[in-house]
Amino acid sequence: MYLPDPRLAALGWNRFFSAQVTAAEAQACRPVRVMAVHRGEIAVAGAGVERQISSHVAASAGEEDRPTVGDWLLIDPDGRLRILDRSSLFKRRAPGGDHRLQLVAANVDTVFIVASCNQDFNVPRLERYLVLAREVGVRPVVVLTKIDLAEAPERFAQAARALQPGLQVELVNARDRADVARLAALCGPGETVALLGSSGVGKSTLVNSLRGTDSIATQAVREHDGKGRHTTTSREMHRLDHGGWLLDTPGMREFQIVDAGSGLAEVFDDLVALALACRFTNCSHGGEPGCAIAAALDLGTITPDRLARWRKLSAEDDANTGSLARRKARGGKASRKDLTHG
Ligand SMILES: Nc1nc2c(ncn2[C@@H]2O[C@H](COP(=O)(O)OP(=O)(O)OP(=O)(O)O)[C@@H](O)[C@H]2O)c(=O)[nH]1
Ligand SMILES: [Mg+2]
Ligand SMILES: [Zn+2]
Repeated sequence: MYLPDPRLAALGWNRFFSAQVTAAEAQACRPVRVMAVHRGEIAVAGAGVERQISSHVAASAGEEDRPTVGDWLLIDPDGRLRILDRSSLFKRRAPGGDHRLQLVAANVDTVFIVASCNQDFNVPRLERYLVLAREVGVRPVVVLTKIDLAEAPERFAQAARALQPGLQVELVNARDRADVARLAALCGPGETVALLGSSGVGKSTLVNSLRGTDSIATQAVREHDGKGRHTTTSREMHRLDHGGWLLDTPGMREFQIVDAGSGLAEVFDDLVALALACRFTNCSHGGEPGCAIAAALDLGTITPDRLARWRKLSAEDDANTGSLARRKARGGKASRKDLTHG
């Protein structure tokens, strides 16, 4: 059932979501979008609605059954929530030993993978975010900040571009409003851009500059290693003047991929193709005869570094996806009634 309302459209509502609403729900329920997630509370907004609701869900609810920032919810007259299917969902394995899944953001159109042109720049970490973006199926744009502090920023851009052919890479001074203005074109009316990246790279600074305000707190990085101080602690959507939405997130200390097989295959498609050409289908690329990976290494068409990164991420994905499946098998899925709010 289509609910045409410009106030909802401005929040990102479209046919993907309205198609999930039954005629009865369209009469009785209100759609709202999760604008921010704080501990135990979520802020939602809809047509003429703006409020905080408790995000407590039944303990039996699976991780993917909890509302996350960017989600569209239907609230019925009794206050029950239904999470609409997500057009995209960012998740990671939460830090710590219990292999929990953590939802990062939903219904995102574009992700800015933010890193800075300094000693904190790290190719494997960027590649990890790129795998995630490809897995989720959103457009990735690498935004490299602090060019005003770097000797040779183009060097960093080259390293980022080498991650995947055609990858869009932007070099900016995040504090310079005029310089970042071109990024606003990547976030049209009703669109959502999530900013991901380590603490201190300038995610909140970018949001402030794009909005022309200083409303979000930012904090200088540690001098000795350029690392941030985990200034942002909640995930929150911020509106741009022309109607786009920027989703600021806290820098993640550790971010492990899970369920990312297709993202890996996309970012490392050349290595996957080579591996298919090995003589043995179970080739470990460890010196077997007829190994196409070894041949490519000899020729110099692939580098040992990148091969090592592919193997490491693949092993990590296998391990996390396996432990997630075991966790899911132990716990139940939430029913719709479990998702009530107080
Ligand atoms: N000179 C310069 N400073 C920048 C730039 N981008 C960010 N900074 C500074 O870097 C520091 C960290 O920026 P934040 O925006 O707080 O970083 P963040 O990514 O939001 O960090 P968390 O919230 O901790 O995840 C602040 O002091 C910013 O002013 C840039 O392009 N140039
Ligand atoms: Mg921040
Ligand atoms: Zn091989």
